[in-house]
Parts: sequence; structure tokens; C-alpha cells
Amino acid sequence: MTKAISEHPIDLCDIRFTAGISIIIPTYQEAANIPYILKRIDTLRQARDLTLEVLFMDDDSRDGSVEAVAAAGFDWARIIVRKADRGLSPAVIEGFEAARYPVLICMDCDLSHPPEAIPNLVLGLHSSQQFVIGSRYVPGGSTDDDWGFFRWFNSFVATVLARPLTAVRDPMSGFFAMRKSDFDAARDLNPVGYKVALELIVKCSFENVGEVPIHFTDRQHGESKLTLIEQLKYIQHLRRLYMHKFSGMMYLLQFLFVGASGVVVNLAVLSLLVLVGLPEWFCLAAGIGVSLCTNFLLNRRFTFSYARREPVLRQFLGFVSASLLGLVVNYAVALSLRMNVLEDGPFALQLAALAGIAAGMGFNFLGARYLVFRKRFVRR
Ligand SMILES: Nc1nc2c(ncn2[C@@H]2O[C@H](COP(=O)(O)OP(=O)(O)OP(=O)(O)O)[C@@H](O)[C@H]2O)c(=O)[nH]1
Ligand SMILES: [Mg+2]
Repeated sequence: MTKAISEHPIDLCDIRFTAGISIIIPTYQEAANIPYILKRIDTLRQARDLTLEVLFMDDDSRDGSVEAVAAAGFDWARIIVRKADRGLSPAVIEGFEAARYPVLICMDCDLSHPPEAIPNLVLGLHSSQQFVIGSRYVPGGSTDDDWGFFRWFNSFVATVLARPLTAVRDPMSGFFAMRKSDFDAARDLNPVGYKVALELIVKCSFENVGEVPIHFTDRQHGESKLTLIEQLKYIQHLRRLYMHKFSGMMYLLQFLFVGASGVVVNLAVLSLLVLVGLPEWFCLAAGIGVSLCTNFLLNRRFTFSYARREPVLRQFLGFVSASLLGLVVNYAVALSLRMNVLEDGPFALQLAALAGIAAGMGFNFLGARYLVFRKRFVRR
């Protein structure tokens, strides 16, 4: 369930009574922005009489960021220079671990996220929301006008791909609030790339996620670090989150995906050998044999990747044996259809092979999932 605060007015308690707010800001070469963001946070702090700390989680930028924090002279702001496990998400996670107050805020350093919206995020937590996002895509939210088509499309596709994981409208946002106690209770966090909010929503199984409208301003100083590599990592991250949320279903889906690639391999090999003039019984068997090998390799690498450090030969023999029933079914169905039902006509042999594949697939999945790649085979 997600709610935009603007759509659901809440009982406005004064956030001064929040015991304290830890604002975590991941940074890489943001020296030029640090004085501005600290000034705006300080103005907010004084206006609302807030207890807060700011933690810059810096990946050893060496661009004067450390000096910029020191020069600002705020005893509530510090910078932690990280030298290992670099990356935006690990930096945020480490910052959350180091935070000392019960409310956590994450935001970018480039002033894209308005610090003035922090009270609204905190109020969301007060109104029993578990996670509150500063959102561009709820009523009242916006972005600067000069977002070109590519940037907009990019953000749109990324959001749509995350849709089965959460109904939140802006899960890509790097501006959000949550309780430290919820973070401390989170298990199995493993974010890659940029989408730390999505990781937390899925892994913490948050149901009650709020969205506060913000205006997202384009950065004025410094450069974007959102590279193509980071965007590709998002696909890897999504796959992990899908596995986490829909594990049983995802095994089957990926198995079917691999199976579909096996169909192509099977038909290609079979058709090639028919062209060469080899006997049909051999072509059918060779198509099955080659696709069996490619299916095994792909399932080992992707579908059941948790078991991919097991000895490959033993696993392959297991895969072949466990698939034997499926193979026999496949071959028997294909051959008998070819001899009794699909005797003539274009692609009769290929159609018979397809029916055999479908019948054998069910047996193969059960064998692979529960015998060959079953979890207790995996060494810890
Ligand atoms: N610690 C750390 N921070 C990072 C890293 N990459 C980016 N950041 C910070 O994460 C925040 C978001 O990065 P941006 O480069 O602004 O990415 P973006 O907001 O998606 O892209 P733009 O809209 O082009 O600014 C900024 O505060 C960056 O300094 C990193 O590898 N390590
Ligand atoms: Mg940015």
C-alpha cells in the first residue's frame, strides 16, 4: 500500500519531538556542493529547532570534501572517508549503520533533493508509514523542465521494471526516510548500484510506504556519476530482487526461459542435420542432446546459480540422469507423434519435436529443481 502524504492529510505533530535525525549523504567528488547543502540544512535546523547529524559517506574523493566539511564548522556534520567496498549503496548502508539517531534520511549531495522536504518525510514516519520517499511522480512532485526525452524514458523504463516489486511511484528516488530500528532489523541487504531505496523496500517487506512530493532540481555543481555501467548493474539488482520476492516462481520462469533457448538450439541442430541428409531418428536425438548441454550450462549459470560452485561433471551427470525420464518422454512423444499423427505436411517433424519438448519439460524442471540443483547440495 502506498500513499502520497499530499493526498492523505495527517495529524501534524511537531517534528521537534523526534529524538533526532541522522541525514546520510553519499558523496563522490561533491566538494563544490557540500557548503551549499550544509547551509540549507542549517537554515532548516534553526527554523525547526531540530536535533540532527549529517554524515557524508565519501568514497575517498580527495577533492577537498574533507576540508569543505571542516570549513563549514558545524559540530553536527562529519565526513567518513571510505576506502573499501566503494559504491553509492554500500556507502549509504554503512552510513545507516553509523547513524546515532532513530530517524534516518538518505539524500544526494547535489541539491537535487530539497532539504526543506525533510520535515514532511519525518512526519510520514510519525503517521505510521514505515518508509517515506521524496517523490517526483506523485501529485505536486516535479522535475526541472529540461529533462530530455532520453532521460525521462530511462527513468520511466527503470520504474516500470520495478513495478512488480513495489507499487511506489518513484522507487528510483535516492531521497527517503526510515526508522533506524527497521534498518537494524533488516537482513540480507545486498544492494548493487544506485537503487538503495528499492532494495530496502523489498528486503524489509515494507507495506506502508509513503510518498511526499518534491521538486527535483538538476545539479548545478559537479558531475553526475550515473554511468552506463551503473545502469547495467540495475538489471542485475532487479534480478536479485525478483529472486528474493518471487523465488519459487522465478526458478520456474528462468527455467522456462532457458528451456525456450533450448528449443531454438534443438530445432536449429535438427534442421541443420536434416539438411546434411542424416536419418531423422538421429537428427531428433542430436537436437535433444545438444540442447540438453546448453540447457544444463545456462541453468547452472543463471536459474540455479546458488549451486554453480558444485563440481560441474557430477552435476552434469546428475542433470542427465534426473532429466532421463523427461528425455524419454520427450523422445517417445516426438517419435510416436511423427509416426502416428504428424505423418506428412510441412514441418511435421519439427512439430512432433515441439510436442515432445513440452511434455519432457515438466519432468525436467522437477528433476533439476528438486534433485540436481537442490539447495542442500550447496556447500556453505
Ligand atoms: N560514496 C559514494 N557516493 C556516490 C557514488 N556515486 C555517486 N555518489 C553520490 O550519490 C549521489 C547521487 O549521485 P549522482 O551522480 O548525483 O547521480 P544521479 O542523481 O542519479 O544523477 P544526476 O541526476 O545526473 O545527478 C551524489 O551525492 C553522489 O556524490 C559512489 O560511488 N560512492
Ligand atoms: Mg544527482
